[in-house]
This record gives sequence, structure tokens and C-alpha cells, in this order.
Amino acid sequence: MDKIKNITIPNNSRIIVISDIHGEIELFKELLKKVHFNKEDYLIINGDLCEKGSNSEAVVKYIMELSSKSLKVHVTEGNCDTLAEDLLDGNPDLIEYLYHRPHSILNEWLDQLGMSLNERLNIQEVKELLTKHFSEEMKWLTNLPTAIETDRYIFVHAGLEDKKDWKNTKRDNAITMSSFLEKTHSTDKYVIVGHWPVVNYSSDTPSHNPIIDEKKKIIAIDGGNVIKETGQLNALIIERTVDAESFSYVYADPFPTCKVVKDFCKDPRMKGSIEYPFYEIIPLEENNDFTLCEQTETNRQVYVKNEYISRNKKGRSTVKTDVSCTQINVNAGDIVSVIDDTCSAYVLIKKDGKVGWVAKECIR
Ligand SMILES: [Mn+2]
Repeated sequence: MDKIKNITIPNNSRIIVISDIHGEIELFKELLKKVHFNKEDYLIINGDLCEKGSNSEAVVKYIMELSSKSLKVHVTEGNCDTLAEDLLDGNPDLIEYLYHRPHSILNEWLDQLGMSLNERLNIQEVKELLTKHFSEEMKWLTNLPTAIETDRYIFVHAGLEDKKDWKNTKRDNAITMSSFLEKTHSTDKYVIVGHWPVVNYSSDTPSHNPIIDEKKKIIAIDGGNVIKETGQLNALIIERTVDAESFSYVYADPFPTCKVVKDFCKDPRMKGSIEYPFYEIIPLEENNDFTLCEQTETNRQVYVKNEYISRNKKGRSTVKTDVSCTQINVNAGDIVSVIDDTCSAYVLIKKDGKVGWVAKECIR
């Protein structure tokens, strides 16, 4: 990779790292408020500002503003932030992509000009229009570094190749590689990444909270915001002293909260979750609320809420979407997020970033 930015972060400072905002401007602002972001803080936006969510252009505009006002705000590029570059390169596949993504930043920009792809614009015309009106934003996006390096950390969107010199990682791999936490790297610095929803690494209880692996020196922070139905936007907070640091995190999500009115104790047999793409299941034992199923691709047995089971075109059983197969302990007085209260007898909730089922009578 060529675009590496070196920055100095003094000791005794607080670093806030947020990745994968994916156009969710309101959630991003809410999260900054929740962490009491102020001008003393260092803020690292670790890629994927754009696409999938509802307002990419507002996120880009807002973060451009933050970074122009403060030398402590730094941004890396994610795989979803390279559309401006594709446009400048005249990538012909782009038109097809834009037809299927109404909320792409390029469509949002066209919309601001009162234009849309329906006017049968070709890639050249889109390029001319947008470079004329959004040249500053496009330049800013295409100039984003692939990695940011400090004395103790490397911030990169997806990961590093395990090479003697990490700088030899191919740019494309640095912003697209999957499941970096299952890999290794050869630097002695912490490598902090987004891109791969951390819930994909969960085993017993599905959780969207950042994972800090002190042995591997990898911190994965993608809370699956927008991508996962139960996801959240995470902020990793690094508080530094002269020779040590502590990590903590805070998140924001779009779900309503409520108070637990009665304790609930989980059934310990219920654990794990079903995550895309392993949706195919074989029902083994049907019960009133949860059916014991075997996941055909992983051979794991999980209890699936009955309402989440359907049949695909080939007549095989599948789940409709990612779903927790875990129950969660709650106590009266706990504040939890309600994710799905449309099923019988149980409600899907989130407590401290963890997702699972509790009996309906425990939630008011
Ligand atoms: Mn990504």
C-alpha cells in the first residue's frame, strides 16, 4: 500500500476509534455525544463512512468538516469509500451498481443536483456532473490514507497481511480482507480494524461489542451497524498513560429501550446464533417456541425461534435472517433494547451489546 499516514499521539490523551458508519449520520452524532467527544480527543474514523445506510453524503460532509477544524481527527479509507475513485477511473460496472443502490453516495449527490440515473446518464456524464459539483469531496475521499500508524497502533479498515514489513500489504487486501481476527500479523503494534462484523466471531452468546485480543494484538470493532439487523455503532476508547493504556467501549443503536420488570434466567442449552450465510437448517425436535435444528453447513445444533424458520424454494428449511439462538439473563430494573417483540412468548433483546431471548412477561 502506498497511502500510509504517520501521526504522533501524545501520552495522556484519549483516542476514540469509530468504523463502519455506513451513512448513519444520526447514530454517529449520537455516539459522539455519548462518549462526550471534545476537542482534546483524538478521533480516528477507520473506514466505511459510505454506502448501505441512508445518508452517506452527510457523513462525508460532517467528517470533512470535523477534520478540517481539528488536527486531531484522522480518517482511513474503507472498501465502501472508493466509489469516487471508481468514477474517476470510469469503471463501467459502476452504473449497474448504482441502479441497485439508491443510497449510494453517488446517487445522493446526483439527487442533490436534481438528477438521477433514470435520465439514462452514462458513466462519462455522471463523472462530468459530479466532478463539476463535488470535486472537493471526491478529492478528499480519494486522498484518504489506507493506514494510519502511530508509535503503538496501526489503524486500517480490514487488516494486514502477515509479512515482515506490514507496509507491503496490498491496498486491496488492507481494505477488503475478511475475518482478520482469525489471522495473525507480524508487527509489535496493536492493529485496529473494522470491516468484519465482530458478531461473526461469537460462539456462545452473540455480541456486537469490540473484541480486544491482547495476545494477537488485534482489536476488531465493527458492531455490524446497518449490515446486521441487531447491529450497533461502536466507539473504542483508548486511554493512554506514559507506558500503558486501557481500552473501553460505548455503542449507539437505533432500538427502543425499556425496563425489565422481572428476573429471567436463561435455559443453558440455548446458545449460539445463526449468521449469514449459514441459513440452511434441518429441524430435529419441534417445541412450542424454539425448535432444535442442525445447521447443515456447520453441523452445529441450535434452538431457533419458530417464527424465524421458513422453507426455501427447494423445500428445505432455512432461517429468514441472522438470529440469536441464545437466551439472556436479566434482572428487574435492567435497561435493555427491544429488537423484536412480535413473536409468541419471548422477546428478542440486547443487553450490553449481547443479543438473546427473554420471556415476554419480563419486559413491559
Ligand atoms: Mn468494509
